Amino acid sequence: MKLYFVTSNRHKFEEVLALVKELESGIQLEPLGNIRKLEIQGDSLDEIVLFAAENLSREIRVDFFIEDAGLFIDALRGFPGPYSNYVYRTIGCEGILRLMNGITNRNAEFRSIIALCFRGIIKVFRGVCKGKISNEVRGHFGFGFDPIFIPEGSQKTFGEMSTAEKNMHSHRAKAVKLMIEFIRTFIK
Ligand code: ITT
Repeated sequence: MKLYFVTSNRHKFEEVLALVKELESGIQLEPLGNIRKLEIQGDSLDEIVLFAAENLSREIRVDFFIEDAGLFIDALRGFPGPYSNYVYRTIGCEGILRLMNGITNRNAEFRSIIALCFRGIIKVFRGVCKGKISNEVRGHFGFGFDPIFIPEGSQKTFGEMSTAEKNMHSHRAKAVKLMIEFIRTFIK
């Protein structure tokens, strides 16, 4: 079956493609980047992703999913969270490190929410990756806040990991695996 990933972010697409190729040959993943995703500004990723999926499902008649992710930092009470895209584009990794200057509690988590529109119904999948904010920017792989996030059980930042390595820990990989499990029961 063909499954469309509606995203403007090629890194996200590549991460998911690697997983789908590894786990389910019955799914052919296609990018859908040139479609306008109606987004609300909200305080919860669930709210944002469901609103966009419901709108899109009225416009396109294919099986698709969208994914929204964010970095939630404990000491900053969950900031930047749903504002991660804007915060990355404005203050970036260096800005986050400046905000964390002198703060010893470096705990943070990435969250991923997928809204899958499959055979006309919308289903949500979630993934969380707990970890810490590093003391400096490290690594050139990945995107966004990858160079300042160290997942639990690793010494490296996501920015120092290959896609395959990041997929062993990441929020997105966890949500995608749940989605693949769900779809699998229909296509077998
Ligand atoms: P879409 O078109 O799919 O919405 P996006 O880049 O806006 O692409 P998100 O809304 O899911 O993606 O993520 C918001 C921001 O959070 C993103 O621009 C990154 O800065 C950051 N982010 C999300 N997932 C990340 C990850 O796995 N690693 C590093 N940063 C991430």
